[in-house]
Amino acid sequence: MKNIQKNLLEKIKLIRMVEEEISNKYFENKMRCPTHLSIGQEAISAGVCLAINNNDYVVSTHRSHGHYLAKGGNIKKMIAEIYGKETGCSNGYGGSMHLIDKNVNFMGSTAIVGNSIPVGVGLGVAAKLKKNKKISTIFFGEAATEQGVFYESLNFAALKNLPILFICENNLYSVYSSLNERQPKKRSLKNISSSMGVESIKVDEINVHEIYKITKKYAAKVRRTNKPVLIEFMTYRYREHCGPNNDDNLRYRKRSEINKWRNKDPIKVFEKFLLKNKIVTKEEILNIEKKIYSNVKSAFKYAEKSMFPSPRNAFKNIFAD
Ligand SMILES: Cc1ncc(C[n+]2csc(CCOP(=O)(O)OP(=O)(O)O)c2C)c(N)n1
Repeated sequence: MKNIQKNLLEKIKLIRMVEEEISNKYFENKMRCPTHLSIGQEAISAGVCLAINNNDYVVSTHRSHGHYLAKGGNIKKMIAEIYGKETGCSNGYGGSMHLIDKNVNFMGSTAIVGNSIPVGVGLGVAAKLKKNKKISTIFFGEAATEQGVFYESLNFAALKNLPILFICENNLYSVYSSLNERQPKKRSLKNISSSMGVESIKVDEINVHEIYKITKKYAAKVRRTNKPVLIEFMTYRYREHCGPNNDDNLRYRKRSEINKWRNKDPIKVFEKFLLKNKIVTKEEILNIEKKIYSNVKSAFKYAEKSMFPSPRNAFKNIFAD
């Protein structure tokens, strides 16, 4: 148990420290793709990805760094990708929103909201046909549940009894639009899912270990029954929708709301929990930070030193005219 908790702490810290460094260095103008930071949402990436198996599939969204790193993605390859270099996980062609790394069964992220949901469903079909006992985990934001493709995908997954874990990260906003500007008051994702026969739960939990335990339970159920489950996690992003800055000055989010979520920062909450229960010491936390810091620094050096892809290869891996 202790090891799991330490791994979870390392993962949430890794995601936070990598993204803070992206934010610090973004102004150098060497990372030229848009970046959507998941600072504030790390507990879901870590809790979910550590609860599933290494060979399970994951697909993700425009806000994908946390999912990629938590799934075991290589930090050097991710940073090189954001720098547009050939050593990146997508050979420098994709950038932050198009990470793919089949070595860790991270099967892709896309910029089009909702677009990776049917891809994840397809992976569920593949797992079922191959009887390989893998499950497909699909990350998406709550705005993707306003897209038609979400309903088609959920319906198909239910109809065909597919081993899929739908993970909705509800951070309350689609860019600047709050939930109450986009959805009727009584709309419930849980009810929508259950009306299609998909078991669903809503989780308002910030402790990454609890998120891990909940996911573990439902992932096992999906694997055992070959039926999809949907988990909606409530969360909050701290930075602007897209980019390295804070945008609290724009006032589309109430100060009281920001403070409420800042007070339950997943990293602070988990560190406090681990210290209180004597699972880690302050010194161990410092050592974890030192190790991550050095890995982050060398990933950025690696990315900066790497070459841009050759224009000669620009038309490789293109499947449509
Ligand atoms: C089909 C489509 N519509 C609109 C956009 C523009 N867009 C990019 S991200 C985003 C918000 C998505 O919100 P959500 O899915 O909740 O994820 P979050 O950004 O909150 O993590 C929008 C509207 C897009 N990329 N694709």
